[in-house]
Amino acid sequence: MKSRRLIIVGKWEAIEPLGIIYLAGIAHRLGWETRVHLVKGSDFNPLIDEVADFKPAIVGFSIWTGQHKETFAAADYVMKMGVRVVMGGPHATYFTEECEGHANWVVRGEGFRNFRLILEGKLPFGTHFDKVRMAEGFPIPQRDIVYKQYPHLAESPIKSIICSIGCPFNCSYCFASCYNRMYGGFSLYLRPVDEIINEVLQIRDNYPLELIYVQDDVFGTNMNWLREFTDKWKSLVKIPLHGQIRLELTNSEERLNLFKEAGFTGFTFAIEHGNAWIRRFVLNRAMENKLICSGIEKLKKRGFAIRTEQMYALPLSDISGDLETLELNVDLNPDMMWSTIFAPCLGTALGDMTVNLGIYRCKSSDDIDTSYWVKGVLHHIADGRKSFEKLVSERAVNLRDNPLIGMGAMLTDPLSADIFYGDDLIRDGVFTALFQIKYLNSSDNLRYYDQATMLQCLSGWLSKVHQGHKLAADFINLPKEEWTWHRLGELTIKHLDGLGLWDKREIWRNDFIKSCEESIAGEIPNGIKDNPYFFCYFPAGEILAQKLQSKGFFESEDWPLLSAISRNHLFEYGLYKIKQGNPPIATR
Ligand code: B12
Ligand code: SF4
Repeated sequence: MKSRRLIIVGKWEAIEPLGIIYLAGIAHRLGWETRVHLVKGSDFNPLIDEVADFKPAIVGFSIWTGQHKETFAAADYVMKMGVRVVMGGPHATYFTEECEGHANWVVRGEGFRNFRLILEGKLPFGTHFDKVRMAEGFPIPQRDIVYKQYPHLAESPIKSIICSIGCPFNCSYCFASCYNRMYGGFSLYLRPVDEIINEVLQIRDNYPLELIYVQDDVFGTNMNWLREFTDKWKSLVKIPLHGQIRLELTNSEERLNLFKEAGFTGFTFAIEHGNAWIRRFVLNRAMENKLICSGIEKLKKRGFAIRTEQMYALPLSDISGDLETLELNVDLNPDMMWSTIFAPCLGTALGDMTVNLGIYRCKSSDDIDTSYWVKGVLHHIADGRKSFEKLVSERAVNLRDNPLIGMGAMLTDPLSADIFYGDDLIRDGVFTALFQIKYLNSSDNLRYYDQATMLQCLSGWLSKVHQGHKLAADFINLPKEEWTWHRLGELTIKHLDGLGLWDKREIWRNDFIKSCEESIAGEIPNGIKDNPYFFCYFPAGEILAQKLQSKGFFESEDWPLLSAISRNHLFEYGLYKIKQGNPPIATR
C-alpha cells in the first residue's frame, strides 16, 4: 500500500467518540494522514464524497447495531471504489459474521493492537480477534483530529474520558456479559492513573473544559485504584467530574468519601423499572427498592446531583408497570429522571427472551431503530407481568435462578400463545402448557407505545411534580386527540388543587410570571401562560419557557421536541450545573 491515508468513520453524537480518538492516535503515530468522519443520521453521502476527494487507502468503520445496514451499504460502495475497508466496534464484536462480507478485515472485540498491525501491513485480510485484551494498553489519543473537524465537540465544556473497560454485572439487555464470555470471564482493565491524568491535562490546557464525564460502565469499583486516582486528580487536575455507577457501590462510605474528595459533582445510574420483580427476572438486576432508596439518600446527603435511567415499554411491563417506574422516581426526586423506550438487542439475554416469548418476532436486528426515543417493535402481552409473576417466582430455586429464561411461547394464533417451560412442552406425549397469554392487538399495542412515548416525553418534569405519577395517569388515559399542551395545563391545575396545593400554586404562578416579565420583553406568550406549572418545577424555568417558545413548541406541540429541550435544559442547569439559574420555584 503506497498511500498512507486513512478515514475512520463513526456516528455523529453530542459526545466525542472515544474509541475513534484512540484509533486515530495509533494511525497518527504510524505516520498515516488521518481523517475522522462522523455520520449524521444515516446520511453516508458526505462520506462517499470525502472518500472520492481524499482518496484514502483504508476506510475504518466503527460499526454499531442499529446503524449496521446503512454502514454495510456504505462499506460495499467504498470497496467498489477500490478502497480497503476495516470494520470494528460493537456490531463487529457481537455480530462478526454479518460484517464479514462487507469488509476486508473485521476486528472483533478489543481492537487497538490489531488495528496497528493492519496499518503496518502485518495482518492478512479476514476476521481477527486478539485474545490478549489490551495487550498494548491504551494508545495516546488524538483528540485534535476529531475536535478540529467537529468544533461542537471541541467547544463543549464537557469532555469524556474512559478509565476502565469491563463490567462484572449481567444485566439481561446489555452486551457486557457477551463481552466477558468472549474473553473467558470478567476481568477489569484499569488504565494507569498517570496516563489518564496526562490525557486530561492535555484537554484542560487546549480546550474549554468545565466538567469531565467518565464513560466507564461502572466507575470506582477498585478501591486501591480509586485512592490513587483521587489523590492525583484533586492535586493535579481539579476539574469536576460526573460518573456512572451502580447503586451497590454506595454501600461503602469510604468510596463515597473518595468520590467527593476527587471532585465528583454527580452520578448517573440505572434503576430501569419501578417493579422489583421486573428488575430481578426480566432485567437480571436484582436490586431491592431499599438499596435504591438508601443509595440515593447517601448520594444526596453528600450533595451529588443524580440522574436515574429507566426504560419504558419493557417486555412484560405495561402502562401501569411504567407508571410504577415513574412513581418510584417521584419518591426519589432525582435531579434528572432520564427515560427511553426499550429496543431489544438480539444476542443479549433479554433480546433472546423476547423472541422466545413471542414478544419480538424478528429474526435479525435489522428492524431496530437505535433512536430510543421512538416507538418500539414489540408485541406486548395484554396483562404485562401478571400471568408470569407468581409461577416464575415460585420456580426460582435460588437468588440467581431465572426460570423466565427457560420459558417459551407457542403461538396458537397471532394474538395468543401457550407458555411452556423447557422440557415440559411434551410430557408423556401430551402437550403441557403452563398457561396461556394474550398479546395486545395492534391498536392496543400502538396505544401502549403512544402512552409510553408520552410518558417518556414528560417524565423529566413529572418526576418532579407532587404525585406526578397520578397526573401522568390522568393525562395519558385521555384519548390521544386530547393530548394537548392546553389540556395538560388544565389537568395540572386540577391535580395540584386536588392535593390541596391551591394557595401554593398561586404563589408559584405569580413568582414565575414575575421572573418571566423580568426576562421576556413584551407580552408573555399564551403557551407559557397555559401551563406555568410545567416551568415552576425546573431550575431556571423562565429560560426553559423561552427556549420552548423560540423553537416553536407552543405552535407545533411536538412532544419529542419538548422532551429534548427540557432534557438538555436539565443537563445544563440541574445535573452538570454548567449554567447557573434560579432554583425551581415549586419544591416538595
Ligand atoms: C459512551 C457510550 C455511548 C455514548 C456514545 C458516545 C460516542 N460518541 O461514541 C452514547 C451515550 C451516545 C451511547 C448511546 C447508545 N449506546 Co452506548 N455505549 C457507550 C459505552 C459506555 C462506551 C463506548 C466507548 O467509548 N468505549 C471505549 C472505547 C475505547 O471502546 P470502543 O468504542 O468499543 O472501541 C474499541 C473496540 O470496539 C474497537 N473498535 C471500535 N471501533 C473500531 C473501528 C475499527 C476500524 C477497529 C479496527 C476497531 C474498532 O477498538 C476499540 C479498542 O478496543 C459502551 C459500553 C462500553 N463499555 O464500551 C456502550 C455501547 C457501545 N452502547 C450501546 C448501546 C446499545 C447504545 C444505545 C443503542 C443505547 C441503548 N438503547 O442502550 C445508544 C445508541 C444511540 C444511537 N443514537 O445510536 C452498546 C452497543 C451494542 C451494539 N451491539 O451496538 C454498548 C456496547 C453497551 C452495551 N454493553 O450493550 N453510548
Ligand atoms: S451495569 Fe451497565 S454495563 Fe454492566 S451489565 Fe448492567 S447495563 Fe451493562
